Amino acid sequence: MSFAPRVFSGIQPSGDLHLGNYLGAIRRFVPLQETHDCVYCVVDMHAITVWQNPEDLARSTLELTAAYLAAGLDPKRAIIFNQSQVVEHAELAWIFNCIARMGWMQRMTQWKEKSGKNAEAASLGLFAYPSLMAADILLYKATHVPVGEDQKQHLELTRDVAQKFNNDFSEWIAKKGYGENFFPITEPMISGPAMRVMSLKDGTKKMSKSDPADTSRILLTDDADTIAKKIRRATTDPEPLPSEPKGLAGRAEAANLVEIYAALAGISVEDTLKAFGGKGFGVFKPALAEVAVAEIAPLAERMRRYLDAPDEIRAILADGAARARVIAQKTMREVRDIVGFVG
Ligand code: AQP
Repeated sequence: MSFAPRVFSGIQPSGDLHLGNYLGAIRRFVPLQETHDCVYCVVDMHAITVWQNPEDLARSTLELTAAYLAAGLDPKRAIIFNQSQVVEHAELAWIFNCIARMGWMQRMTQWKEKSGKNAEAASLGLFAYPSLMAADILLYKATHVPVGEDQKQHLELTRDVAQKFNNDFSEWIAKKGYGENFFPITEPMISGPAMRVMSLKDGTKKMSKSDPADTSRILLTDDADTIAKKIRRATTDPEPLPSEPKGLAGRAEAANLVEIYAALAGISVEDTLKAFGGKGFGVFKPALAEVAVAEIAPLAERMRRYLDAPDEIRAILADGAARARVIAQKTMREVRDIVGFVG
């Protein structure tokens, strides 16, 4: 069975958005509106897998939606909504909890990192997070998911869940006339520079909302001075930049800044090094700050304007949820029928 191309992606409203979220995800969502049917979600149910202060969660939900709009997502073309308004996400996630295996979840790097040394005290929701993510994607039978490199493993699990559902219920899927495969085997879209933006303080750690060090990340709401200051203070080594990518081997912090520059300037890493090879960070960092400010300052200004009208943001989310529900309810009617739920 062939599936109509559809893009789904989501971001957690779990804190202030940073350059990694922007380059790895949000910015890449925009051009896909031209070529695909797009569904973009604010995944608030994922956010509560770790404790969220309720006021902060509500504020972050509006801010993330404002970032989507400020980056250029068009709520008339793409479906933009927050996950908790479409209850079918939770319902399909439960069915997937019964499809996925404990061993699959235990192998997830994000589970290991976030549960840390005290896994016993982590929430059950955090453990089952990838199952809810599979439900988010497959509820819309999405064929493509643009995400950063860190989500690759979860995407593979989504493919495993779809495959196992299709196999476990193959007889009923065929008998009830739903074709050969009910769920698509979704393709990740992970390519280009800065698919894994690293911390400005430690080139071995990814830039993350939950890093306790503010100076480790550039926020989408940072002003020009703050951006320049964070880049100036970014950890680097004393060597000048090499003229070719192979010279970045073993220089994680330098490689990270070069990738960020390339992504922001819209050129390759090779061309970035052709321009800056042999130059020190005293020259490179101000140039990086300039491209970062040029991209982020206008975005932050547009975000502020959207946030001045929170009721409009709420209306956009409500409209998106109504449109998402139409697709989600159809999928769930069929899933219930396949699984054998009466009603
Ligand atoms: N450092 C990163 N580089 C590139 N892409 C990134 N993404 C996140 N960090 C980077 C991408 O942003 C999207 C949304 O991520 P998320 O909010 O669902 O959760 P996350 O990946 O766990 O992001 P954070 O910022 O690190 O949050 P916390 O600290 O709460 O875990 C995804 O497409 C992700 O790949």
